[in-house]
Amino acid sequence: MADFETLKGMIIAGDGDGAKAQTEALIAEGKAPRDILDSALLPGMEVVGARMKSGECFIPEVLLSARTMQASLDMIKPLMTEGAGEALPTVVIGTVEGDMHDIGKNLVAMLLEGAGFNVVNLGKGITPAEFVKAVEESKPKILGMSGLLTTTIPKMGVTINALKDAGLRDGVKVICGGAPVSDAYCDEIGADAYGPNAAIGVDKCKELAS
Ligand code: B1M
Repeated sequence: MADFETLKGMIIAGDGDGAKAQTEALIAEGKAPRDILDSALLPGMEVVGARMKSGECFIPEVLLSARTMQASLDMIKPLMTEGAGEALPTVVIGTVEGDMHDIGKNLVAMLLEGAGFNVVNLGKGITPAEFVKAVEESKPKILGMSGLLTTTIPKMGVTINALKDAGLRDGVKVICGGAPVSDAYCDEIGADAYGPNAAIGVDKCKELAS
């Protein structure tokens, strides 16, 4: 018989094949997808996030767990949308114009999905106009921008100003992250929060969405 604790352990260990089989078995036993999410996938990723914050595990392990969680999430997602489940808060996320670095951004996106957000991942090299269009279309609670180059992160401020010009800034919270970004930089450009790493970024998004 499948159980939530075993699946949670598999998420933490990054055991992709085991987690898929366990998720399949839980679905076959009639467990509600939301319970699989709340009782196994999210608690598993919470443990991984906490270990990342305390330095007990590193990016490769986090990516493995995030991919394992993503595969299980992909299995339960269609079942969740079929049901009467509550709407998840949306986050639009992308790497800024001129910047091709997307490993950290994708990690944040995966952990956000694991934390129960509906994530619209725009990809990399996203212009301010593209961010504005995505905010108009998806009406997210949060816009997340990632940038790894000192030459490209000024686009974050440009995007925030473009949101203001489009009359959209008051309706969306903005979080920025990436190695050259800092709390002080986020204050300077008028962002609402700074994500120094993926785990803290997710915690900040939870605060911004509440
Ligand atoms: Co580039 N690169 N790179 N690079 N690259 C850096 C960033 C650099 C620091 C290397 C160096 O010189 N020491 C340097 C930037 C210097 C600077 O501007 N200060 C640099 C450079 C110069 C360049 C090129 C210009 C090199 C060249 O062509 N001459 C070029 C630029 C291309 C472009 O973007 N237009 C370039 C290209 C590349 C590759 C394509 C080869 C590759 C990117 C592959 C890819 O992403 N698909 C690459 C890589 C891999 C790196 C390093 C080695 C690693 C970056 C990474 O993925 N880290 C990097 C050196 C380094 O950082 N040690 C470097 C792992 C990742 C998990 O961390 O992205 O910081 P990070 O994300 C973290 C946090 O920042 C945070 O959470 C993540 C997880 O904890 N976070 C957020 C990130 N976004 C967030 C958003 C949030 C919240 C948190 O909310 C929205």
